[in-house]
Amino acid sequence: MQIEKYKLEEHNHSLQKEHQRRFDFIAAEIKDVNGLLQKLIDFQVAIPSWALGTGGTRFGRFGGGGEPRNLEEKIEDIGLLHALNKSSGAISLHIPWDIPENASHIKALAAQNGLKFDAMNSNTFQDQSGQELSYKFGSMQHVDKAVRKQAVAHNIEVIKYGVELDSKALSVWLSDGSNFPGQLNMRGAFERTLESLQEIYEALPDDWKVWVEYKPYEPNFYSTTIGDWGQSYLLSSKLGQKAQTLVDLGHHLQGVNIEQIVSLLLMEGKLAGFHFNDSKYGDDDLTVGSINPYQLFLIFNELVEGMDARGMTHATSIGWMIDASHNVKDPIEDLLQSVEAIKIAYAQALLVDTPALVQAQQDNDVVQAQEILQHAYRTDVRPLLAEARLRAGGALNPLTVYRQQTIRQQLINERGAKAVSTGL
Ligand code: RM4
Ligand code: MN
Ligand code: MN
Repeated sequence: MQIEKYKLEEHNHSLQKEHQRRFDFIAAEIKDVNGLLQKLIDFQVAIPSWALGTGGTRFGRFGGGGEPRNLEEKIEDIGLLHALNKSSGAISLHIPWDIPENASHIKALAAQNGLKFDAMNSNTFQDQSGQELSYKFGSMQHVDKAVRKQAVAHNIEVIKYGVELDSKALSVWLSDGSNFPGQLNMRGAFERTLESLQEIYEALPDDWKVWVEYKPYEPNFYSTTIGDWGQSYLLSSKLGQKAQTLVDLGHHLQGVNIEQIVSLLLMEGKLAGFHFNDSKYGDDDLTVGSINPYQLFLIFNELVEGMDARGMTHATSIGWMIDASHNVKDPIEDLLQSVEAIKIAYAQALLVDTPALVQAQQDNDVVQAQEILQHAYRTDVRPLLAEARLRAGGALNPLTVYRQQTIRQQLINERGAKAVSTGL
């Protein structure tokens, strides 16, 4: 389904007066408000094809009605999101969960919905039906060369799908590792993984990147072969310029300073991008900003400072993607919240008084440094986001429109109330 333009206009009109008052109040404090708004308009967050259905845990899944039954419907859902918030203009496909059987048709449908194709995600963490060899003991790290070859071939196939869709990156997350001490030789596992990735790297088109994602545990609980940013950085350095490290916010042990990792990867030109989500314990994949929005702000603070120092364009130099999925919310509402949280953190980071912060650091004025950061963090930037959406043709309040227009009910009418199964 599509949302009619006049409905958005009616909604915007009904909130316009109140919005203008709130916007004028904050705009008066900002030096180049139009420049800032343009950055917000340009900043797009890619939506993974697996986030449109209710996620599950290993204990079960409680699906909802009206969820997309195929790739076409997933694209339509993201198109809907994008029509509302004008900030979700890209989709990231997972192969083989969402194989684009007819690439030109899928491309045309995406274009109709204003969407581009972000990174392609490969999958060697599950066995697929009809697959010859099993990944039970790993894929690219496997002791059997034949299994490694199969994993490499899969990744090269994913690149081929991506080329047809004008994607420019392959995102690799491996579940490879070991569950028990002694199960594998760690150096051997690393070297075999490197060798496999090298073969994939050779197959990358010149204008492509390969993003190496790390994760400390799960489904392997003793060691993970690409377990942290150091191991990913080592691989991406050995591979070459087209390889970079991907940071999934949920893939760290508790207490790790993610903003510091981000800052250094950026300094080295090795930060591929993000899988945004939030977590309290581990890879919880919760709605972005739902648990620790201050950490998200601190990450964006490093990003904005680091990208500006290197003269990078915020919107396009790095891959911005959501990787969240869970049990209890309407997936579209959840994604609206996640995108909003990301852009709030970004807008707050844009408000940081950088010269004053540099001075405070120079003076070792710790109190002032904290004041500067928290002044930006405590600013209610939501009217700025709303204004950016308005100028881009979206809704002042996307969630309100989604609910008032009973969009989920319409999707249920169209697609049925029965939950469909997803890849996860
Ligand atoms: C992993 C990792 C990958 C994602 C899969 C579904 O934990 O975050 O990025 O593709 O989950
Ligand atoms: Mn991820
Ligand atoms: Mn994850």
